[in-house]
Amino acid sequence: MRSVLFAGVFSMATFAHVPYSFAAEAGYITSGWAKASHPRAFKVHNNGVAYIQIENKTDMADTIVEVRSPHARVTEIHEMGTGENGVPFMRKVKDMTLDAGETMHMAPGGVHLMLIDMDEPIAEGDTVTVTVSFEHAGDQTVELKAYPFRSKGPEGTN
Ligand SMILES: [Cu+2]
Repeated sequence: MRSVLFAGVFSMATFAHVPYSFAAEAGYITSGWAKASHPRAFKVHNNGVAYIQIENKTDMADTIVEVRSPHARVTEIHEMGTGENGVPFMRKVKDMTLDAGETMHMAPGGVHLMLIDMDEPIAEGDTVTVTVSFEHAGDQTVELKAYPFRSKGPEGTN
């Protein structure tokens, strides 16, 4: 995974003062982190999970048209919850439009980025690159640090 990352689009040196590896270059994405894979679970489903906060800082609505990561075949925005029957569910988020000033908040147990069909599990300390394409704002790429599997992530982002 690391070899892919160092060929990425961002120089991390610019962001060395940031307490965790987060490329603040991307205008709407204000924070984020990835979760290290559980080694046994990864053998069953080679998926990963990451969380970002997306804030539409403009005065007009913008829509997420695509999310992608070089580490996964497909990346989707999912939501988890509990249905009326008490059965937990996970599904793709349908409403991908952020109104002016609106924030899409991601956290464990709720909305998340699902990295589907990864070549390698995410290890603690890895950097996970994610690009969100907006209809108006275009591509915004961030590099997310991976926290331990049981972590709730860096303070203030969950
Ligand atoms: Cu999911």
